[in-house]
Order: sequence, then structure tokens, then C-alpha cells
Amino acid sequence: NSFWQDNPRMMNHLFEVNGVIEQSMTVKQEKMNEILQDLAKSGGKRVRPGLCLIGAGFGAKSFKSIYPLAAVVEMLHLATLVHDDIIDDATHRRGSLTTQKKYGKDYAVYTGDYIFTKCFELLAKNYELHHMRELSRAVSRVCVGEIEQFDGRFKTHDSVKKYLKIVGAKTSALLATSLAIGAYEAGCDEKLCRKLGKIGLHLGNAFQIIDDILDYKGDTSRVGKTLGNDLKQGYYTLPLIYALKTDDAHLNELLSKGHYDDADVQKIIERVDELGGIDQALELAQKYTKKSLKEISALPSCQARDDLEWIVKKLLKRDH
Ligand code: 2DE
Ligand code: MG
Ligand code: MG
Ligand code: MG
Ligand code: MG
Repeated sequence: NSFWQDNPRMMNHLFEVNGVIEQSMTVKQEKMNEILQDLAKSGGKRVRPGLCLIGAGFGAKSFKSIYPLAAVVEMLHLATLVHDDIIDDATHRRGSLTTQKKYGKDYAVYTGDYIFTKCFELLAKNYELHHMRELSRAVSRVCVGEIEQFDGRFKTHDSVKKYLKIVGAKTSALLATSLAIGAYEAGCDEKLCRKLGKIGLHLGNAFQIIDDILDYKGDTSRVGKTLGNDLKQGYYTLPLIYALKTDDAHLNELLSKGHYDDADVQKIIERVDELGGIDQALELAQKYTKKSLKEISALPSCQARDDLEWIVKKLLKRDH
């Protein structure tokens, strides 16, 4: 996992978490087992379980008791991705074919549902109700954010404010909750958990803005997804929202078609870049990164604080 390679301590913990994920995604039914193992081993940065572990580092409990919780936050994310790829008709994820592409949408729906349900089994088995409640809330927010985003497809008048509201729901909520419940499980007081939750929202915003920039400017082989897919689906993310503010005739004309082939997407991306949309989006990501770094520096000095600072910086610089 190249994302964590300069943090070997965390990488070792995540190795254990991967073991829990693989074990939890083992079933007797052969076909489902094949699909689940495919997914469990498909890579991914493991940002959410990493945040959960980092959160736990602020407390006193051993990391071992956090592994199932860290596995759950990744599996919840995985379930939403399987369904997201059906909706977005995505062919690639994490450098491999998506479940819906490789096995078909029907199998993908069942698999997503299975993983989702398995998460609640793991939570019920290992933890008190607090995490179940917090994670249910977070995933509800993810669903609401997704609907809001879906509802806004192809709309050229969306504001940065509306974009950030969607991002807060569809991405930052689960990232923030992962960090906060890790801390809670490790025995941190509620005030610290709430602070970490707030930091998680800011780092989550930076994270999603970078995700959206990568859809414009990434290197396919690094990102592991088909680029330009957001545009094709009519999701007008931050770079385009900024570019649209310039009311550029050429851009407006390119967008007036309403549906875009690969060549159209390429032209739109180029124009958005020329109009400074990508740079401006990057600036906002940097702003959120700075905000969270400032909040982190006010936390008690400890290893976990260093890890949190490390990941916030890493998330801004990532290319995948
Ligand atoms: C990625 O968004 C995923 C978002 C969550 C999708 C949630 C769904 C409903 P992107 P990328 C489908 C919840 C599902 C449950 C409860 C199982 O912006 O670029 O499309 O990674 O991200 O495709
Ligand atoms: Mg998607
Ligand atoms: Mg989507
Ligand atoms: Mg995306
Ligand atoms: Mg993503």
C-alpha cells in the first residue's frame, strides 16, 4: 500500500485490519465468496480505517481492539463504492474492473448489500451501540448527499456553497466519524472526540476536492479510475463550478450539448483548466488543509497528533 509506506507503524496496523476485512468477507457461497475476496483484495488507500486507528491513538486502549472497528469503516465505504459504481456505470476502480462491470449489476447489488449488512453484524458483536448510531448517521448522510448530487446533475448554476454541502454529506461525514469513533473507542473524552470530528470534516472536504480534481487532471494508471467520469455523468464539481463563474462563452457552448463523448470531455477539461478552475479548486483544498492543520496543532502533543498531521498533508499531495 504505497499511500502508507512512509508510515510503517500505521501500515503494520492496517495489515492486521486487512486480515479482519478478508476474514469478514469470506462466505461459503462460492460465487459470492469470489466477488467478496476480489473486493477485499482490490487495494485502496484505506484512509478511513487509517483515520480510525489514528483517532484511537489519542486514547489508551490497545490497537488490537480497534481492528474490527477499522475494518467496519472500510467495509461500509466499500459497500457504498460497489453501489456507486453501479449508479455511475463505472468500469474501473482501484485499478481493476468494478464489480458491476466484471460480474454484472445484479451481483453487484447483492454484494454491496451483503457487505453493508456484515458491518452491522461486526458492530453488534464487538462494540457498544455508540458506534452503530454514529456510523448509521454518517451513512444516512452519505445517501442524502448522493441524492442531492444526483438531483443537481447538469445544472450550471450550482454554487460553491451547495457543492460543499454535498461534499460534507457524501464524503466528509464518514471520514470524520471514522476518526471520532476510533478516539471514542479508545476512551477519549467527548470533547476531544468532537474536536476530532470537526477536524475530520475539514480534512474530508480537502480529500473530496482533491478526488474531484483528480477526475480532471489525474494520471489514469495512478488514480485507477476512468477520468472525466464525473463530467460525463453530469456531476459538475468544484473545478467546473469555479470555471463557470467566469461566464466564458466557449465553456458555455461546450456544456450546452447536455451529453458529452470522450472528445467533448477532453475539451471541457482543457477549458476549465485554462479558466483557472483547477487551480482555484486546489486553493480551496489547501485552505481546508491549513484549517485542519491549525486545529491539529492545538491538540495535546502525542504520536497520534503527528500521525494526523502526517495524513492531512499526505491527502493533499496524493496523486491517487
Ligand atoms: C463515491 O462518490 C461514493 C459515494 C457513496 C455512494 C453511496 C451510495 C448509497 P464519487 P468516485 C451509492 C449508499 C450505499 C449503501 C448504504 C450500501 O464521487 O470518484 O462517485 O470514487 O467517487 O467514484
Ligand atoms: Mg463514482
Ligand atoms: Mg458517484
Ligand atoms: Mg470522484
Ligand atoms: Mg472517491
